Amino acid sequence: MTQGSGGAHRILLLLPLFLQVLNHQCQGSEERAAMRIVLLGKTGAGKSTTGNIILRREAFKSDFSPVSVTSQCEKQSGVVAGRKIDVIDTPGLCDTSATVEEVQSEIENAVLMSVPGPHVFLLVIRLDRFTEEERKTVKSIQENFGAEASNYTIVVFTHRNQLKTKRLKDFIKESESLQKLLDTCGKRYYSIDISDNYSPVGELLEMIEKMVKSNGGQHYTNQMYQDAQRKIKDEEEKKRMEVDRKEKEEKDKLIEELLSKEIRREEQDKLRMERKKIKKVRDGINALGAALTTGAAVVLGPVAVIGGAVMTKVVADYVAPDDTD
Ligand SMILES: Nc1nc2c(ncn2[C@@H]2O[C@H](COP(=O)(O)OP(=O)(O)OP(=O)(O)O)[C@@H](O)[C@H]2O)c(=O)[nH]1
Ligand SMILES: [Mg+2]
Repeated sequence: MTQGSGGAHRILLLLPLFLQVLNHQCQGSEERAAMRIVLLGKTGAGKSTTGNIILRREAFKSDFSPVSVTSQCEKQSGVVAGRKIDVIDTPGLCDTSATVEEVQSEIENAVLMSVPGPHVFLLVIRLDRFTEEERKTVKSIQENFGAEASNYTIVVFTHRNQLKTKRLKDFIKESESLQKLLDTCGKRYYSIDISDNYSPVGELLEMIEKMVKSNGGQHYTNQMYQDAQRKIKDEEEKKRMEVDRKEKEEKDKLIEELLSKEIRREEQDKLRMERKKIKKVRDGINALGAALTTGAAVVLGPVAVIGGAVMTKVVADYVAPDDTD
């Protein structure tokens, strides 16, 4: 996987123009054109083996290995049953060593190699447990090529001999996810085994021809790929905006909480101060009251005495006979 993401961007920029020119050149010659097959699937699923079975020769390197064997897209051609066939093998998704960007760049290479677009995607799945990882791989393929790609997809199950006496139909019936996947692909599926010794591929080619016919002879186009990629970017942008919005919402909430805490603290301080002031005034009043009560006795005492004496004198003067009379 040597293609860097910079190279991928350059390819992406030139791709529409390149495909337009090729599309134009290929118009009218579609009937004579080779059947373009792109192999997709998880690493180790048996993509290269499927390619070899179709081309009836060791066209692609295939190996029993703990690491990904095919690291770059590769195109091999041949004539099978009188029909020219181009097979594009791809590195597996969930590749053991490649980064998401590298795999993405290789997927773009696969589109480039199949110009003006593949007639069929063979989605290669190993007959085994259809686990979350398998589901994720399939989902990633579907997202990368868009919903329309399902009209151009046939599922190829490898390791058919694992079934032993079990019927493939019964195997599929056991997994709801598998059934759903096959429904999306118009219930088109085929099973192979390496021990088939490259023999029964005619049936698969017939299935492809039938599918191409039902698609009005059309192939998957670069426009569909570009639309799918735009959709992914839009989704990513939407997700990013949603994350930003949530982050901002949380930040705002935090600021609001801090602010209201601060305001509450200030209000409480103010209240405490007011209370202190009120207490001070009340204490002052109480002290004044007390002082007044004591002071009144002191002050009013002599006044009462004097007042009393004056009153006594006034009354005595009024009551007493006037000596002068
Ligand atoms: N018994 C059996 N073995 C198979 C079958 N298909 C593939 N294999 C084996 O599974 C291993 C992996 O197959 P490959 O064709 O290299 O798988 P791949 O999907 O191309 O793997 P990557 O290139 O790493 O993504 C090889 O050892 C194959 O011989 C099958 O139908 N039956
Ligand atoms: Mg391979």
